Amino acid sequence: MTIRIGVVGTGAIGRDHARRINDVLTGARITGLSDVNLQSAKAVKSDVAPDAEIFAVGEELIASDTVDAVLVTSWGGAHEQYVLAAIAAGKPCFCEKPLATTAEGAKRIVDAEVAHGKRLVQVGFMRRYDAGYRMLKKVVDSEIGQPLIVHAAHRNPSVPEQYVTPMAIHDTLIHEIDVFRWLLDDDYVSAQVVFPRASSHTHAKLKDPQIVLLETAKGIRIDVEVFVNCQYGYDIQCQVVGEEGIASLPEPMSVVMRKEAQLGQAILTDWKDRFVASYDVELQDFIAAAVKGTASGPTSWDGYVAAISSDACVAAQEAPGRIVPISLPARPALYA
Ligand code: NAI
Ligand code: ISE
Repeated sequence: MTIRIGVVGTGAIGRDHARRINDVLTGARITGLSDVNLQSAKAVKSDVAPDAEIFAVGEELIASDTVDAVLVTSWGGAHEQYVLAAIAAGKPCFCEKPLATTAEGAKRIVDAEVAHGKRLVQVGFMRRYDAGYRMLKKVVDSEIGQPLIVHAAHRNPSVPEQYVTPMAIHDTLIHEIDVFRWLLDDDYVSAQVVFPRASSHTHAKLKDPQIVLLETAKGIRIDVEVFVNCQYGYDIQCQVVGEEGIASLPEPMSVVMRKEAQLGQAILTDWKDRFVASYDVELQDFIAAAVKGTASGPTSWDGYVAAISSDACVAAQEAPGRIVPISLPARPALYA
């Protein structure tokens, strides 16, 4: 069976996901495209999805009987309305992170899915599908004793002009927020942010770099450096200190070269390349579940918890050094 997928939001990642569904993955075709920028949808149709119909309004795409499942890849602030429309239509929906830009918005999605009674939503936390993180989790679960500390870094070479301080949390750190819950099988109880000396490559509305300190319910301490104008590359680091050993996220595979008296390895510069394989695996997983009329992988609950945790980190940014508590409501049985 081939499921018919509609994409709402045809910018960088919407285009890339449409390409992978049509050209790389099996079991699905892109039949609908929608974007507030019509030219963007038209360009994606002509470049990667020639059979797709273009819809002027996202909700019309979601309601169409030529669309069985939906990908929401619009800007974060325009996720909630489309995910709620997909749930109302009873259609499986893959939503890029963040599930919603506020915890209240994510909660509305959880409530709607719980009322529907069956999972329909997968959140695009692709690191859970990354081969390196999966290897790391296996080692953390079985080889190094209880995890005690995590040292991590999320570095982008640069970010667009409109990227401002809270986006370091909602847009960037949110990947760590989710993946460490999964890696450590734990939840956060507090967050703190401290700002070191600012890079000269940043601007007035973006404090960069920042250090986020998280504490989990089991007492694990996590420090994450978020540095989004680091200049040199796209670099994701994670080291777990356990009571019997230390485990580090593998570096992406890269040829080691000796040339002109140098020994070196290239560092990637684009997030699209760093997690290219995991985007393929997460969307193939989405297709496999959507064929059965449901969803698997990261849940709306994970998206909601990430939103609550992110909000606490943003509150911590606003009061540097202050420890902001994080408390979670009870988890509905649907997400047990
Ligand atoms: P982008 O700016 O390239 O594309 C977003 C598109 O959404 C634009 O074409 C815009 O016109 C469209 N849009 C905005 N409001 C809309 C609305 N109300 N209805 C329909 N379309 C609308 O942004 P990008 O980088 O593609 O990011 C999109 C989403 O994907 C964001 O939520 C971002 O956080 C997430 N993302 C996830 C990544 C990952 O590693 N999982 C990587 C990059 C982005
Ligand atoms: C972007 O939206 C992503 O999701 C990337 O993975 C992240 O590294 C970047 O900082 C975000 O802006």
